[in-house]
Amino acid sequence: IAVDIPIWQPDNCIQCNRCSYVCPHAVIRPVALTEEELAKAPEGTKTIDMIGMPGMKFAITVSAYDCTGCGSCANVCPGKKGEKALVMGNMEANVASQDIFDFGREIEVKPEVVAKFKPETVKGSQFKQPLLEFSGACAGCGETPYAKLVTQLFGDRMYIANATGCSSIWGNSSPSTPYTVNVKGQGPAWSNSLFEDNAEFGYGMLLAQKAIRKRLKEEVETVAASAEASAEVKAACQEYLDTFNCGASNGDASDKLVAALEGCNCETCKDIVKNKDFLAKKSQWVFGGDGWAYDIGFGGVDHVLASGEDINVMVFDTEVYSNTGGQSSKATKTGATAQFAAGGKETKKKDLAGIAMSYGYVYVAQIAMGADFNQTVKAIAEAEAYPGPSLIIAYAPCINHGIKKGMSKAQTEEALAVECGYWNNFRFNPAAEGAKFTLDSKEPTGDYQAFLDGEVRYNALKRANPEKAEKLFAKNEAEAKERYAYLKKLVTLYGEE
Ligand SMILES: Cc1ncc(C[n+]2csc(CCOP(=O)(O)OP(=O)(O)O)c2C)c(N)n1
Ligand code: SF4
Ligand code: SF4
Ligand code: SF4
Repeated sequence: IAVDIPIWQPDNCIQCNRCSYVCPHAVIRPVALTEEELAKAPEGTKTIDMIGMPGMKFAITVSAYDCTGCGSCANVCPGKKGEKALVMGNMEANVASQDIFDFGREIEVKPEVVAKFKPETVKGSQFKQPLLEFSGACAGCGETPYAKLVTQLFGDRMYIANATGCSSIWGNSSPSTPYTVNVKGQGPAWSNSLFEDNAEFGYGMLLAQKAIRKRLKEEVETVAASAEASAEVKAACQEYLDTFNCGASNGDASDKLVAALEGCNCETCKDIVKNKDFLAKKSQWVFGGDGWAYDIGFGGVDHVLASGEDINVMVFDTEVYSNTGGQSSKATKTGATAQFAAGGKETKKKDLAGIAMSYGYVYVAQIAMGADFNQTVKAIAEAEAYPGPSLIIAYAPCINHGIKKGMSKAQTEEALAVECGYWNNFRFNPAAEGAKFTLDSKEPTGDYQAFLDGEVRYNALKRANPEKAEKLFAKNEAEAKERYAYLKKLVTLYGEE
């Protein structure tokens, strides 16, 4: 589908994995190979010695057929001494890269590599298999890189309740689905609720799991207390019970428990084994766009966040209803043109993060990947680890914005948005020791009006009605200044105790 695809220039590669991190379609991936694996690789496979893993080889692989040619990877590639390690080149001339990608895709994720670089870092996360790949999202889409990253971190044990919108369309155009499974057959369990009530839908999933796991826990306690249980069985039961609420280790403990109970003939053990899929603590996610979270499904989002339950809400904020053609939502900012706001939206963006933070016990983050790669993965990891409700609002450039530089620069646009103060990155972590609120965005220095001018959604108003544009754009900028001042006050309010 692409005319040009990225061609890897190994000599310029610093092995940062940013290309893979931002790829909306999981098309470009790093592979860590042993010498034995490399010996079996297709002809033409290029590798370099892997930094930090003596004896291991590193390769960047590209699926020629699945690449959309968006150029986002090459855009973020830092390369070396001003020379990029990814250069866009003709797809047909480089189609052989498909075989190398297919070979690399079959190589199992190496736990020692993930552990060495830590999964909750930009580099380490990309050695994990994306469990969302080759979706039908637009070239350069701002939404999918976030969702893909979540599946890399928790996809082997996650449930997703999806709102209707772009994320349900690129997320599942039945009968095909871009969500996939790892070698163990584990992948995200995904379902969609048509009428934008998926916060409630995801809450239902969570309550159902809780009820089933409560019953299974009681059964495990019964087995652990039984006089007939062997020491091995008792130890496996205890490990399961000790890690019951810990997602990262409860999966392993569940596998061990099932292995220990498989030979047992009592009805309780048989029931536990029969329900093995439900044993492990799951990571419950609720995905959707701003039309869902700010507008139609807001009551549900609010209710679920208020519940105090361990649930993670991810909002892909494109500041419009993207999938239905770009209607204005309460996330649309002053002066932006959109359907239902053709003359420029007159009112300011709703502060969804502020509403959620007012509870005090909700983890809340605003992220923009291209502005701060590290902050994005940090926030996602913190939100998941927080044992209560979490809300992540992710700034997502979209074709509806009309970015003048093109969607290949979507990640750069995120950086510009933060630099000028149009968007702010921060984290409010009720569980943090010390400062609960962290303002990750630096004091804005960028040219605000130039940023607005770089997108057709704003620029169109300037062309149609310059006087009104001037007024509304000035209001938009003033609102951004007020918002930053408010965020700075939160730093003081929730600073070190
Ligand atoms: C109650 C209800 N009203 C209207 C719709 C129609 N609808 C389907 S997708 C969509 C837009 C969703 O926009 P957003 O939530 O911003 O997600 P995006 O497409 O931007 O990712 C709407 C309004 C619906 N599904 N449910
Ligand atoms: S050009 Fe776009 S789709 Fe292709 S590998 Fe790069 S980021 Fe992925
Ligand atoms: S972004 Fe560039 S330098 Fe970094 S891993 Fe990819 S190809 Fe190498
Ligand atoms: S319309 Fe926007 S949000 Fe939807 S897939 Fe395209 S770029 Fe992504």
